Amino acid sequence: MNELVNLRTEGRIGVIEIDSPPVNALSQTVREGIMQSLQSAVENDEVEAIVLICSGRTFIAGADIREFGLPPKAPHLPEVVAALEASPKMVVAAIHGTALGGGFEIALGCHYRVARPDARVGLPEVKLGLLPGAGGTQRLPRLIGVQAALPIMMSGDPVGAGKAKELGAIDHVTEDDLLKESMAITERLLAEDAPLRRLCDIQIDPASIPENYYDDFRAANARRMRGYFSPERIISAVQAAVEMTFEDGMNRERELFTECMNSPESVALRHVFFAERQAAKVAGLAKDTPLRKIESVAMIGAGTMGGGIAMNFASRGIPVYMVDVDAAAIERGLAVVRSNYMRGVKKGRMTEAQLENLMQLFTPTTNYEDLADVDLVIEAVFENMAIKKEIFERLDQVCKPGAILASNTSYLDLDEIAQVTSRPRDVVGMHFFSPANIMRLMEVVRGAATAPDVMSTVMKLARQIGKVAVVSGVCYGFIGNRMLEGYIRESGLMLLEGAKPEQIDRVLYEFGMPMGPIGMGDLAGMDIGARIREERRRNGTLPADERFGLVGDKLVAMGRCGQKTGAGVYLYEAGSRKPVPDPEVEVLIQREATRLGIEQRSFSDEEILTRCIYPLINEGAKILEEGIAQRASDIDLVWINGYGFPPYRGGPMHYADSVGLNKIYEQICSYRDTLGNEFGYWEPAPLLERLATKGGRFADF
Ligand code: T1G
Repeated sequence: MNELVNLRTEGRIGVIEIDSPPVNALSQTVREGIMQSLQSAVENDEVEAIVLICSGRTFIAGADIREFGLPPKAPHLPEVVAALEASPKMVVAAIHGTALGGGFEIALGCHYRVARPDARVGLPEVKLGLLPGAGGTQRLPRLIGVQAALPIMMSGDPVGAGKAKELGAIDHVTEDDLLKESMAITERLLAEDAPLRRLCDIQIDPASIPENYYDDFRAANARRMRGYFSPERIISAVQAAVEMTFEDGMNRERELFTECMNSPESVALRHVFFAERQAAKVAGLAKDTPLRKIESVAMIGAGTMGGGIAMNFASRGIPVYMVDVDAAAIERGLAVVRSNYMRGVKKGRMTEAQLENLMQLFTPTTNYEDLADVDLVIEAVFENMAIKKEIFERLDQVCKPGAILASNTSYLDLDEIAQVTSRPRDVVGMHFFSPANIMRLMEVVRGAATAPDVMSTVMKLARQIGKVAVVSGVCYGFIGNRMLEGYIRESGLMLLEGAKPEQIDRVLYEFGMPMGPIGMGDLAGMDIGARIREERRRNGTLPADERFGLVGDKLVAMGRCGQKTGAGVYLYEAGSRKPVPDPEVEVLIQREATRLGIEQRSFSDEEILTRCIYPLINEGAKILEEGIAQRASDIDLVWINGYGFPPYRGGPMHYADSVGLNKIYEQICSYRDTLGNEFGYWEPAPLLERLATKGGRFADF
């Protein structure tokens, strides 16, 4: 017993209760408390069985991640689980909320498991670059079979109590009071003289594993496993559960777990875990800042973006007005929404009836007067300041006081938009990423006048609709798109200097990006980039560098906008997304290079990688120093959740810290000196220079 774990007896049942908010994580104190309570219960003659339960919002949500990387302290988690399992008295786990990782492993050490219907169990260690390290890889396959257990460990996603019962991982699901019902079940088991089921005693029959099962599993999960360190080790640990004794399997699990724990991938993924929790904390915003009610939304612009954004709200039961210039445009938008939902029906994620109910939540209108009573309006029209200002002026006239007016602008000055209204306090940026119903990132742009309760409301709403919300100050392109410029610029310049598009894309793909910058341009449509450059040429914000976006502009002028026109930098056969290098483009690039006097050369993979990634880091340093981003880890979340930066590298700023800022600074200086710095492309950010020279890290800024 200690301050976090107590034991009390209720009749002949000993109740071990853990009370360690917020999620009863298995800190050293909790582990010690469980061991002490168990020993006392076992030694107490009045106690014939034990129920292990947690107070607060959830059962144990895993090992205490904050202790990772610190010298491990006894009792170690595998010992605690083994002690529960070896207990001469029955131990029943009573589960509510989420039994995750070490928490589920604790439950697997118990002889029986009872759960509330809305409870979930899982082994999410893979999301932290780890594997279940307290017997999960050995006990779960023994309980539910390898073919049911391995996918649970590989996805890391929780399983509902109903499904877990079907699989045999949970014995009883109860709607009633969890403790009372768990004690009643324990009484029944005692009365029936039920056995103490110890999973360590079970031996899996190797013949039960289909031939080539592991290779087939690898092939089926190749995309999910790409670049990650721990998945292959999870498979090895599960194989050990089949091929070794329990004890040897546990030792093998420990070896593999330690390898994962010390891997840079796990350090990066643990960084991302806490980064997501940190991002929700907004500087200057008190925890108890009031929230505005959001029960209705209006979407200005029913295009692809508008439809995707609106789905986020409708899917949570919030009705949405769909507004556009005419009924036909709205109809087209709603048709896209319906086809997106239909994909869910086809995948069995919803029924046709549910789809029809969702479509009822969309109300088409071309009349702004209908928006008089909505709580939140989101504008997602073409990226043009004049059009956006006109819309916000109209919204200012019709919307009720207290309505939040949000813009999905991905580049433009939110303060300039807010200034056309009489209520800039109610104006905020909600920058979604395409496809908006899928991409997890939302940049929440805080304007100079945006009110605290607007910020707190939008941050909470973002979480409610399943988004990772990251606060950005106002600047051109906010965090993500501002950093994107250098990444795209350099890939375009290297084309002119002789790098092959397929080499550039291969290097970034192997680095872990879902696709390289050239292929991404073709997918997104190069006409979008060309239009933005044209707009910037007009307002004088584009570098006076003829090479900047030249290849893209030339191809777009030839009608080659990318996949949507069957040709961009690459060729695409009808119905195929497979990029095919096109000699015609190579000739075009050579011609432009000759015209500009650029001598073409071959490129090393290293140069391609650093010329694409280092501008990200350099711009990130400027964004951090300017206070556009609150912290370096926010920048990491933007690039991981908005641009596909590999999570197992922790995002560009964490990656920079892992490479060493001095090395990056020196390389940037070298590019400044070799590639020239006429347009300031390779001017090191002052923060980077300062941290590099004193051996600092972005993480500490
Ligand atoms: N350790 C330490 N702190 C934790 C924690 C954990 N396992 N889980 C959550 N927190 C903190 C979190 O940082 C936040 O703090 C607060 O709790 C609320 O969390 C041997 C090695 C349980 C589903 O991966 O998925 O066991 O910001 O905001 O949205 O095999 O937290 O308020 O200061 O996320 O309601 C495996 C991780 C560990 C589960 C709740 N377990 N947690 O979500 O709240 S590895 C996990 C979650 C392991 C063993 C291995 C979620 C949640 P703060 P929150 P939430």
